[in-house]
Amino acid sequence: MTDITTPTAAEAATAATAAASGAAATEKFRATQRTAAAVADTKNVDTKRVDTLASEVLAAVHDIICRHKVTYAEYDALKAWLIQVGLDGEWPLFLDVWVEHVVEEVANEDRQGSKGTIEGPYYVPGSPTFTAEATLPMRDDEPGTPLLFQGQVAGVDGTPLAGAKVEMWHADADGLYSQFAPGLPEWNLRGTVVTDGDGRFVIHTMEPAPYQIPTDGSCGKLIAAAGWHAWRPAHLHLKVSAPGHQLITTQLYFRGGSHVEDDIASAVKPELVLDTAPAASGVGNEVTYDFVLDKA
Ligand code: MBD
Ligand code: FE
Repeated sequence: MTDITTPTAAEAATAATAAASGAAATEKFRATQRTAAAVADTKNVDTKRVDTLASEVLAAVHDIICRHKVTYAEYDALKAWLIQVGLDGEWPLFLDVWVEHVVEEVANEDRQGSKGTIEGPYYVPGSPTFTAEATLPMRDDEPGTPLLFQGQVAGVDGTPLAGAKVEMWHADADGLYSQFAPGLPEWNLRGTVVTDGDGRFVIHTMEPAPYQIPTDGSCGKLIAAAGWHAWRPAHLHLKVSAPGHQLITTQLYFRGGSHVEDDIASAVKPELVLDTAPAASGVGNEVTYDFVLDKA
């Protein structure tokens, strides 16, 4: 059955709309869930846990309705909006922008190593892999300021981790992610670099632009209706992992960049803000950032 209001991931490659990037993000998430066989198993569900969480979410909603005397017009607006979030495929975007940061904080509260932050909706596993020093896949005329990003991966005891994986993905200088916006090569600005014998890596890329939540979808409608801004600061996404260690999902930001102080996704932490400097090569900027991984 075809539903004209929900573009497929393939259609998403041809139109720069909220529904198109939403459909791609939704399809990517569902594919990941199938691969990991991580879809909720309704036979082995922890009834008590679901009862507790669902009851408390509903109680919080009831409390808000009572305290603010929510009207039938508002209730119907909510119903229409929730339906449209699904049709737009924007549940991944909505949840990752306004909920994930708290889940991440709880999940990683006991870590000794580098700070993590949210993954967001635009990670794709399986990016091209390189060793030690690499330029991320990009167009011949990739716009933007070149960035040399280098560092070392170590354990909490300081042991350098050879063969660690540093996976990076980020938006281009127009704020667009490959595989979620039309016209970009499949792996544009996405790559995995394996550290050398000293745990070191060097990545050449282009500085990303700030990211604006699509204004034409349900999340954009909420933002406009609430009088919020729609921006995330420019950021690099990373997953860093090594055998015997806990994978860390994180993001890095650029000091002084717009919206570093008021990220709509609440995902900035002081430890995640880079101080880049003009590159010694004379071309673009450079920065060194080391990662520390907890034992598994
Ligand atoms: C992004 O690029 C992002 O990283 C998050 C968390 C949400 C929306 C867009
Ligand atoms: Fe992002």
